[in-house]
Amino acid sequence: MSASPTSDYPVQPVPFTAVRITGGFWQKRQETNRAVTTPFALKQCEDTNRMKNFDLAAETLRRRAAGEKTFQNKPATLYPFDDSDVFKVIEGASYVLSMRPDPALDQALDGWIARIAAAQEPDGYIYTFRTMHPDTPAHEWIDPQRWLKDPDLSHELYNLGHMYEAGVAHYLATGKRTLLDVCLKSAELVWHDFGDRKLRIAPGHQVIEIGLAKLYHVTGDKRWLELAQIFIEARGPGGKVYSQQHKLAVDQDEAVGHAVRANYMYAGMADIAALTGDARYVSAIKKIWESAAERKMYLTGGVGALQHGEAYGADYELPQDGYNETCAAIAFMMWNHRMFLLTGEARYMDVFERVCFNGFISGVSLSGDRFLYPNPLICDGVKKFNHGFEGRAPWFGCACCPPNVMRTLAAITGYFYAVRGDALHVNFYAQSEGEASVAGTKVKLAQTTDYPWSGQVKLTVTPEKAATFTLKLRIPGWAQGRPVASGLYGYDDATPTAWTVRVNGAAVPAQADGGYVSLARAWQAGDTVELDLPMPVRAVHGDTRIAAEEGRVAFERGPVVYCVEDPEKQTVPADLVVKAGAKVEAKAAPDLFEGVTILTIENGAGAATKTITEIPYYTWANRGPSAMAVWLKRG
Ligand code: FUB
Ligand code: ZN
Repeated sequence: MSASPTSDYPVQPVPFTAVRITGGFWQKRQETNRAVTTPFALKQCEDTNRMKNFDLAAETLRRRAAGEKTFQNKPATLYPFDDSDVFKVIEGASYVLSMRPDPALDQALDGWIARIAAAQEPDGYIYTFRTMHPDTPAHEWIDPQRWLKDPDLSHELYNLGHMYEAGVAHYLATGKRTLLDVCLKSAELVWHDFGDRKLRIAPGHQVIEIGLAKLYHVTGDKRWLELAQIFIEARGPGGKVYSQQHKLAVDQDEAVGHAVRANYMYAGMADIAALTGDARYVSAIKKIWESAAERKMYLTGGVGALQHGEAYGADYELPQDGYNETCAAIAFMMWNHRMFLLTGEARYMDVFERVCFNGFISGVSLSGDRFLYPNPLICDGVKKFNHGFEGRAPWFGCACCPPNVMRTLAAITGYFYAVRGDALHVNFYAQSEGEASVAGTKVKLAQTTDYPWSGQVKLTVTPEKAATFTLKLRIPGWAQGRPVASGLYGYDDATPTAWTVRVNGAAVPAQADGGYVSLARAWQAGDTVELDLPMPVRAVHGDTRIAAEEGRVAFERGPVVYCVEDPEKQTVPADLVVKAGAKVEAKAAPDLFEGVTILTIENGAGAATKTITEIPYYTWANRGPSAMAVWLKRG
């Protein structure tokens, strides 16, 4: 079962299953994700009763069917959206399975899926909090009638979105239809209830649009695409800004409200634009992206500055203790990647990379079993900023972030390459081996690199037979002297680096057009491309309209943003002063945090020298709760 939509993204990603990480930065992160985070998340869903909710719902169905007309169970967890954590874990575990057989994991998923299927009502409805407790709402967010409080907080459609993503992932990984059939039965009900447009519900938490687009992709059934459109078109005018219900989706032009909801919606709009060819969505999300990436994004790529409402703030409202939910970073990556797939423009992958190496990967500890929900740029190590924890936490009452990191890391290779016609985009540099199909020719791609600690990348290109196509290498904005395309952040010294490209040892003109160097040639097996992106340490300033960054400096090297951390909490890193002319150097620290590059900032000279050490932002809080700051004072 598969379908080729009549319209689709003009740029097609090379699937994550076609690319394998063979070493370096992402191997450590992905292997920890597979070996630690995945079993840990499965266990947490059991231990915290998220799976039990499905059993309780199934029990109610069973006993009522057997004649116990008043039997009902109370939910075993706090939130009606807890079902979604289970679905995200299944999605992530399915990606893990796609890359490597694991009979025990496969069997564990079969067991879970059987329990989920048992909790589905005969007409396809699935939502444990209602099914287990059908006579009266088990939670204040739930209306006595299905769906009616979804525009507020019931999360009925949100849960389904994550289930659809999981069902598709599981089907593609295993060929089994077990969860997919649960999804399709559910989608039939959603079609029955919403397909005639009589019930106009703007989902209170978006993501079903993305799930439906995936269902459409895998089945070819146009109803699922139509439903995605119906849900997007049901928004506005006149509803809540919090859930982006204030205007018609096509009339929205600013990133506002709850950041996870927002970014999932913008990603869903990109899907609809691609799958229907409706250009109104493209024009809306381009404007919204400019507001998010050019006026509301942290240096770490984090978005959603405000704790109140977990929301986007006003333009340039970027307090250092910004909220920056890990899920918002992930949804921002998803959205940026889709913007790239719509346009082929490198600036979206530049932002993707910034989020990925900083405000996303900070969300999980190096050990793989401790998490950050907010990702602020400052911390005193005392305040319980992390949903009740002053450091990283093993799980959360509202546990959306950990399984979201897990599913993203498991499929990270899907962001490396993309193809449009006879052009192969190389977007992401990582030690890996992969295969793409370009203009009908299969091409093997092998990258050797220590990125992001080094900007040297050797790419070996092996087409199955000699073939003419264009290899497009992304030259990141940071290598061209600008951290972001707008003036939101700038380098004190904005001199572009002297990056070079060599093909089979011969230099080619270093010219990036739209962020890519295009190498059009007849490629032969074993051709090599060497990219050298020098990585000077860059002092960064913020736009003068960012009050929190006034008189401050931050440092980055390549795509990695740095911070000062004091695990002893004896100092206030944000009070540290970097004097004008301070010597800043990068040093390899192979024994620290599984091998990173640190920065040393030398203030003064001789015996009076005071050295400040910086670590990559994503590694902070791995030594227990700590004081931390990204932005230091300028002296
Ligand atoms: O509402 C479900 C999830 O809980 C959201 O995506 C997170 O931001 C948290 O509020
Ligand atoms: Zn989250």
